[in-house]
Amino acid sequence: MALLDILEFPDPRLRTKAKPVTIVDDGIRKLTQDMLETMYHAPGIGLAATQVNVHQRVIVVDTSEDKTQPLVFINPEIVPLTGEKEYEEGCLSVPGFHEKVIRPDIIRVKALDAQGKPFEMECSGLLSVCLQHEMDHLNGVLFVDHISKLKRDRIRRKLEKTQRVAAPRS
Ligand code: K1U
Ligand code: ZN
Repeated sequence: MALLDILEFPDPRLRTKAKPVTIVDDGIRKLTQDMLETMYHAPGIGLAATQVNVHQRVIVVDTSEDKTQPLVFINPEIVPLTGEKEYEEGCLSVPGFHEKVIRPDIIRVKALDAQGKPFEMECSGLLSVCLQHEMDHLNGVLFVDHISKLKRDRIRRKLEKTQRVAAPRS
């Protein structure tokens, strides 16, 4: 397994719309294993392939307390069902910032698993929030797009400054 580099806002590659996976093969399974390792190491509760600069529709999630329930979603499709929920979201691509976002509470998700087998599940709470956040990544959307431009621009300026200090131009 390997740790992958996570792209950070405002990197334009985070705006790429991911393409559907055509065949779930060993290459895709290796990607899901590397993404899970990267997510646990970060640490985080979810990761989309877009965040590691792979533009295929692959998500990994583990919202369990003891981090023993990894879930893989390939070519996920989400249908919002009922309710609305506000949750303070974070993002491994927007390190150090959290903002409240309102999303549908209960959703139905259809996807392929790591063996290429279709499955469906209904979810609510943190798993629902996390899956919707990861689905946004696959469409080139970040949680900062759900907040005001004023707050988003402030976050962008602060991260650009941090990135300049970490990697100064020669
Ligand atoms: O997509 C990502 O950047 C991962 C992100 C997922 C997420 C978190 C909260 C709400 C919606 C989506 C994260 O995992 S941020 C880190 C985080 O939430 C966390 C880290 C350690 C322990 C528990 C949570
Ligand atoms: Zn994120």
